[in-house]
Amino acid sequence: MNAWHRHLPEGLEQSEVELLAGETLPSVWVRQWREQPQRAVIHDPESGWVKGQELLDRSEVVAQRLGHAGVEPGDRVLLSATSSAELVVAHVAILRLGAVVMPTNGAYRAEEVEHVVSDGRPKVAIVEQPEWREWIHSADPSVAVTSPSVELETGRNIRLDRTETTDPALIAYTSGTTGRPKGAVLSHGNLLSSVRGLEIAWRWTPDDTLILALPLFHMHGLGVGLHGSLAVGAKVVLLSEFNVDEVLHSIAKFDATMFFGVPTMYSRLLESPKATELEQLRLCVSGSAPLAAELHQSIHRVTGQHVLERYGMTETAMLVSNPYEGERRPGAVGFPLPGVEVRLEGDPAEIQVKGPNVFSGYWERPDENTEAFVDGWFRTGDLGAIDPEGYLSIVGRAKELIISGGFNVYPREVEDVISQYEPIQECAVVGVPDEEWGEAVIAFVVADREISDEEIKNFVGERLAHYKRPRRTYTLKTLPRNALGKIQKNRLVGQIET
Ligand code: MCA
Ligand code: AMP
Repeated sequence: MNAWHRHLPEGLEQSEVELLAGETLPSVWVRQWREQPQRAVIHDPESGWVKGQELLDRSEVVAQRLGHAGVEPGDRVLLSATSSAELVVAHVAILRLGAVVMPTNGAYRAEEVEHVVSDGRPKVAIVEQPEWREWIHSADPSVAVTSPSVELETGRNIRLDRTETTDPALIAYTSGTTGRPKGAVLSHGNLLSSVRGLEIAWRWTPDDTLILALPLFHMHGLGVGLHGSLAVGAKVVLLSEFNVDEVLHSIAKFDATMFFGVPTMYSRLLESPKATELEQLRLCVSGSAPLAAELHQSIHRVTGQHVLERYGMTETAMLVSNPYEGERRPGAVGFPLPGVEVRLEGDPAEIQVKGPNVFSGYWERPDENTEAFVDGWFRTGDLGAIDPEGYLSIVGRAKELIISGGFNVYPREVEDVISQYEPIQECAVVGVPDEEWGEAVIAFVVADREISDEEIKNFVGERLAHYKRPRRTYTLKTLPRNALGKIQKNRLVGQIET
């Protein structure tokens, strides 16, 4: 399915679209800032508006400090903090140095942090949580840990901005289809081509101002919201957390034109009596999880907005989007974005993709890389259908994944933790439909006594990020298994629906 011409504005031919032009993320950003040093780029509550010149200067200082600390091109730097201009400066600095950012979810607990550190072997970790220092050092005592202001010593004059399109920019941890989190290695070219495609498809221009309340440690907030705004030369207003009143207030205050969010954010915004503030936006985008058709319609009824739903993955950045012009179809994700090819393979039909945006593989995982691709096509693990007008819909998942409020939860990871709890003999974790979160994490356990929701929440919450805690736990005598001994999760879900 090579239907991306459907995203092009009138007068632009497919053959004229150039998504890469040998550039990198920082080469594009730095050029914009040099050309318009006095132009406001990022806003955060602490710094106010930060201009291009300041981003150039501050990122250079931080890059020199990291270089002095021994970070060389290709080395990894772990980065985890609440959204702020300071975090953006650190991100830009790492990339200008030619090093690779490992964006890491700030809700991670000790075992998750230790895994990422042992696997990715960063040279420096820039983190805001004091307790992470100990966790990082227990995995690797040689990592230099510093705060988001990167108060490291400076020294020799290191040359910046020498990175190439094919060089890695990010290692983003995701569990892919199975197993422990692995690092998806995304190059500058992967990330830049994706935002170039969005720039065209969403008619993103320097006149836009985006309200960004998504965290900057996952693809949606970082790879779409931040990278896109910086590449286009548009403005971005960073909110340190998602708060309904703050988002709605910021739209008017900053004369914003765009908002990007996950479905849970839209359902919360809609509950506000001030939801009509969304009316003034040029574009509202939803992604990371399915946007229910009813929610799509309710948002339109209340605010007049036809939310544009799109589909992406950590491994591929953005893949498919509803059109800017033309029908934004509820329940569908739309057409492949510029440069992206999509095909459906097998029965049930798996969505497979190709394009300059698709990563080259997982960090140091040759076996899993062989499984992840078939004839050069990346297997998404999502199941799809294409309707007669060419709209793609995601109809299910071949992979075991729960998406709760836009965050991914891998049942296996939660099961491994629950199994460590002494009273538990065996367990299974499933996702069930949930109005607020899209899907909710539910645990089934076998034990000699009744296990309470709170017990499991606390046990898991001490070991894994808060959003991975099961909302409810059911104690059973046995788990249903098929003839091969595999737990029948669909039968478990059936038990709680009745
Ligand atoms: C918070 N809680 C959650 C979640 N978030 N539980 C399940 N799932 C969640 N996602 C818990 C809190 O621990 C708390 O538990 C209770 O819910 C209420 O917390 P609250 O303060 O209301 O939540 P919040 O801090 O406002 O967070 C809700 C949120 C957040 C803003 C929707 O989950 C969020 O930022 N989601 C976006 C995730 C994201 O960026 N995904 C993009 C991945 P208790 O009451 O017990 O203390 S990138 C991706 O998927 C691909 C590439 C793509 O296509 O984009
Ligand atoms: P992640 O591993 O965080 O990159 O999550 C990627 C997964 O999120 C995809 O494989 C899909 O299952 C899901 N996803 C992203 N966008 C959408 C969407 N608009 N509708 C349904 N699922 C989505």
